[in-house]
Amino acid sequence: MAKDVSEEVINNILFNYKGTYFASWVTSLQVVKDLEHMEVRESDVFLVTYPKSGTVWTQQILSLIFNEGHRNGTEKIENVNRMPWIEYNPNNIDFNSRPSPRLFTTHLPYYLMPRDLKSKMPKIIYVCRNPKDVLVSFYHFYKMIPPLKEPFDWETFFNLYISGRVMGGSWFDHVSGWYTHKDDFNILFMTYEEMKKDLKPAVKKICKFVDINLDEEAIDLVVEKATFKEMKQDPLANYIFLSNDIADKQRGVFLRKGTVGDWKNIMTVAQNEMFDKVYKEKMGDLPIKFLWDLNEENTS
Ligand code: PPS
Repeated sequence: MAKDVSEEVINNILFNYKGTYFASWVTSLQVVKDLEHMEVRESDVFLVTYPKSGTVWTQQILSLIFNEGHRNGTEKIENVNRMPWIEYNPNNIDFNSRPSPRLFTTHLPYYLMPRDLKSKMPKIIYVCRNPKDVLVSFYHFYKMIPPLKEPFDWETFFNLYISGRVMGGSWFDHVSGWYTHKDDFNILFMTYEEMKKDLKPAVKKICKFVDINLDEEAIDLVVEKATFKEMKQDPLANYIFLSNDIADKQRGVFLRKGTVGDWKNIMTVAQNEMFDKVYKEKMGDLPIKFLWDLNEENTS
């Protein structure tokens, strides 16, 4: 039976700003508010995702595309430092002193992004993943949250996610918000599933969007170093370096399974039906197609 999670438990780990929840053990309300005035450059590249949608994967791809020293292994810089999160910046990286082109990562909804985005029009890569796999990945991630002493059971987490009372807010609002406002930004939409199906064309698409010409050999290197297997053992990419105050690594890993369709192993038939109903209500008219299983090719 799902537990009725009190607002107090949620408020213990998250704070709400304008309808979106943030991890209060890693950032503060002031940091999030100040982002409205962040100085933006035309040459910036922002990777935007809802949590658990392939962020660290795309961070690795972009870091490899932009940095030869990352591709050939001569530079040992962790991806979180190459592409810092703007709203989660516990090491206080000074964004203004960074040379262009700067790469950033964020889980922000479109309406909380820096105001100058609309005038400077930097490049935005928005990666989304089918929301059932996001849910499962998120459920496991929540076990790693340090201030959450007792992890949520599956049913409880299912209900929290469906109602958007999780870090990052509602998946439905995040994806539909970015999608319906896409014309206000310079944006490339990618899906986790297309990357999973065939990574090389996905890498080429990203290269084209960010205007970086890599030869075939370099592209192959990016693809090789961005596979799940390679990343899992790459300490610059696998987030093992995070301190236990941010994610308790005794209780889980960032690179868990890296598959499409894992939701089938945990969602009940009733939960799946309920999910489909909510999905239809909230995403109804949007022409976004998701792959729910790599073998089935069934999209909706
Ligand atoms: S976070 O915490 O929001 O930054 O998480 P995020 O990186 O967005 O998502 C984590 C999931 O992405 C999977 N992942 C990958 N899948 C395939 N290939 C590669 N290379 C890869 N790297 C990360 C990771 O395993 C998480 O998914 P699950 O389903 O939990 O395995």
